[in-house]
Amino acid sequence: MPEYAKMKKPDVKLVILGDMNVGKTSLLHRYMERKFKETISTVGGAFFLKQWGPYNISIWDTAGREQFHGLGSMYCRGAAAIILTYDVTNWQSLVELEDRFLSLTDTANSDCIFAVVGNKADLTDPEAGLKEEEEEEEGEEEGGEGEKAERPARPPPTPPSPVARRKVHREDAIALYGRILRYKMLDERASLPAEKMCFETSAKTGYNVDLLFETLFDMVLPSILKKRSGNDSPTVDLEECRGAKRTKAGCCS
Ligand SMILES: Nc1nc2c(ncn2[C@@H]2O[C@H](COP(=O)(O)OP(=O)(O)OP(=O)(O)O)[C@@H](O)[C@H]2O)c(=O)[nH]1
Ligand SMILES: [Mg+2]
Repeated sequence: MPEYAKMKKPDVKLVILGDMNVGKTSLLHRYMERKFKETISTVGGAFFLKQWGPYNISIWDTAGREQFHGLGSMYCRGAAAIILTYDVTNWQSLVELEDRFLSLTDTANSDCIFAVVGNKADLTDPEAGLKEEEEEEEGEEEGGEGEKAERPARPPPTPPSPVARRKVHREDAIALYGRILRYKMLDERASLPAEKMCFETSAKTGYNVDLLFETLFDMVLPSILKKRSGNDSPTVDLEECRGAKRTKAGCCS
């Protein structure tokens, strides 16, 4: 069978936006490949496919560099969820979300879900700095060959730099979320609450990364069912939603 014929058709689209260097690609690598690795600045965009129960979710990584700005609204077309990403140590990266990226989301679905995500929390928050490094170490030990057992124990991870490096506080992100809802002319009381939709993550340690993606996957299921039923009725089969099984399976970029 030719390669293209094996491609699964995505049921729904999720897009990651944000300034260059905030860690969009790293977040996706962390989630899809379970590791933090060197990245190069994204050119254009890249597409990953995630199987979530019986559904296929396409996740689009976009380039934050100004020169690719024009492509942003094309990537957002028909999106059911958009992750607006900033760097907690860089105030300007939050400002850019409102000034440069929010208008790109005009092409998304009218019921698009927004998450505001502060990445690089390992640099500011001791808990985020340690979390999954420990798990990785355990993983290495489990899969290890005999000689690995003789390695001297690694020194404990270096504590993160002082919290003073933090330039964006959670309240700033929550305030931005409120302004996004107003921009979209959505009623704050009828929308998903800011506390639930503002995350702090670390692609480096994995802190809150699964939580971010999997919360959004669950939230877009009604959108898939609506699309499949081919009408715009907000009625959703909750039984079908609940039946969705979580898989960690693959990507195609
Ligand atoms: N400490 C820390 N560094 C990170 C984290 N995420 C990404 N980085 C680093 O930040 C730099 C940029 O990461 P990318 O994932 O390439 O950023 P991007 O948003 O995709 O950038 P563009 O593709 O240019 O838009 C790299 O040096 C990463 O190693 C994180 O959670 N913590
Ligand atoms: Mg990138």
